Amino acid sequence: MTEFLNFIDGRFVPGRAEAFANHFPSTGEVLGEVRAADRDQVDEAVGAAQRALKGPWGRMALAERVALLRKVADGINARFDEFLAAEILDTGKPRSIASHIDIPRGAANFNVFADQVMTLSNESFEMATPDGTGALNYAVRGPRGVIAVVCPWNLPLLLMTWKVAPALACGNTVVVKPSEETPATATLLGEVMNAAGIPPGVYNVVHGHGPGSAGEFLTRHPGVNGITFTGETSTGEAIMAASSKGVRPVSLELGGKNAGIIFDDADFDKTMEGIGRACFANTGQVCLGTERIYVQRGIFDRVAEGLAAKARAYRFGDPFDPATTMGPVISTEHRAKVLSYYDRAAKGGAQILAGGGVPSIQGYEGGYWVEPTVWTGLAEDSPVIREEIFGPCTHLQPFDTEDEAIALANNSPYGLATTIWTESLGRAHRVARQVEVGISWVNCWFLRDLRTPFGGAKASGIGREGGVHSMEFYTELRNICIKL
Ligand code: NAD
Ligand code: 6OD
Repeated sequence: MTEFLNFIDGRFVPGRAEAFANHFPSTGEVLGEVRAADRDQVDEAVGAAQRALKGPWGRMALAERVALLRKVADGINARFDEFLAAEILDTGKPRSIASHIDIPRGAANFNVFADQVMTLSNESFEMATPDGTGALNYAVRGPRGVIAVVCPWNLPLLLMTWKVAPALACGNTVVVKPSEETPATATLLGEVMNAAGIPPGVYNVVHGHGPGSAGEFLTRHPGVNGITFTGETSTGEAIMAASSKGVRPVSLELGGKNAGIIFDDADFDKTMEGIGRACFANTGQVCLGTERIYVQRGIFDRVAEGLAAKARAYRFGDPFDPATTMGPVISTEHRAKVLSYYDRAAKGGAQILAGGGVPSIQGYEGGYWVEPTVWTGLAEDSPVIREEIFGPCTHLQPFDTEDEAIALANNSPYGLATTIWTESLGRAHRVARQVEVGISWVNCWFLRDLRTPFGGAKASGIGREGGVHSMEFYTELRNICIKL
């Protein structure tokens, strides 16, 4: 049985709050125990992070800090198979996904933000003064201080390091609260941090749940100078309220109900390949995933058949087997939520083109499996089309005109991402400019350049991270005015 300990001030420590079980989603077996931190231990972690800011980390030259971050990236790569196994056992996701996306991105995040911080420049303004001598204004950046990093379970290492790497690159220290469902890779990263020579207290991990537990203790802690959060919109609201005490900056990457728009001039095969991944990759547990698709009427039946065939082609089973292409969802609670929408869709009169139930997989009966599912025929105000399900499912709806497609895509409280499928560059640009989201992909999905702005509009978040935008969030900008 694996024990997941907290990592505070460079040491692994058992939690003093009630421990809880860690399940393997593919079978439901209990494989580990999470030793959750109590309020005092969260306080110790924040204290360690505050001291580290005043210690060698705070005094370290940028080039040395960057060299350490590159060692962290190397450390992840050197222990690639351990990270891979840890992520797979926590999530049940297939090896083919974790080895191509989660773990490589964990390492890449450190290298990319090491590069980014080295090329950061600041503005300066010369000004006239009445006495004619003039003055020079220039901006300098410093770390904000202790950053609370609160993470979800769907891409645990990728999303955690997406925030930890730029925070550390900018000279901050962090206290991470991983999801209660996925404690493993954040804990393992503590070993890599020590081996790389990151000073104690710079990277801390506290385990636990949200309300009344480590998540709330951390985000309400007055010693935290900024909060970065990825997760559900309703949790983001609670965290935003917590951040208002002390007027602390907050970055929120929240939920989505992303639309795909397929025009009749799209390259059919490429579209089916891309939209299939957008709907079903990671068992649909990707905030950027496509849960509603609008298809130009002339190609509707062909797309519906093509997508249903994609859904039926997934193979379930042992996540370590390279032939497995779809894992379970994360937990029994999440499966119940996803299946409640399957039920609502069926009762609401949806035509079920593929899936709609629970697969039966020999040897994996206790796992949290659901079938990839494609519906059509629901009204646009159905909860299945309005609410984020976060499962491997999508609804298809025909449209006639470009304006109609844009209006349908925008008819959502969320505004995270969209995918647009067309061979017309002009149309792609026109539509992308009008869809109210933070990220539009044209003829692709989840193609990531980490220098680009990443984040959501409307209820999908506040702020942008990525490239210089991360640098903005993780630094405090100060202006210095020198009278010459
Ligand atoms: P969640 O909001 O339930 O939990 C996320 C984290 O917040 C967990 O660590 C949890 O313990 C903690 N938490 C919960 N309540 C808290 C509170 N009151 N105070 C402090 N911490 C609290 O999200 P989840 O179920 O883990 O993840 C799935 C959600 O994340 C989906 O909505 C998905 O769209 C979203 N997501 C968004 C992005 C993005 O970039 N926009 C990326 C990935 C996931
Ligand atoms: O690629 C990223 O940097 C990122 N933040 C992805 C988010 C995926 C959501 O599930």
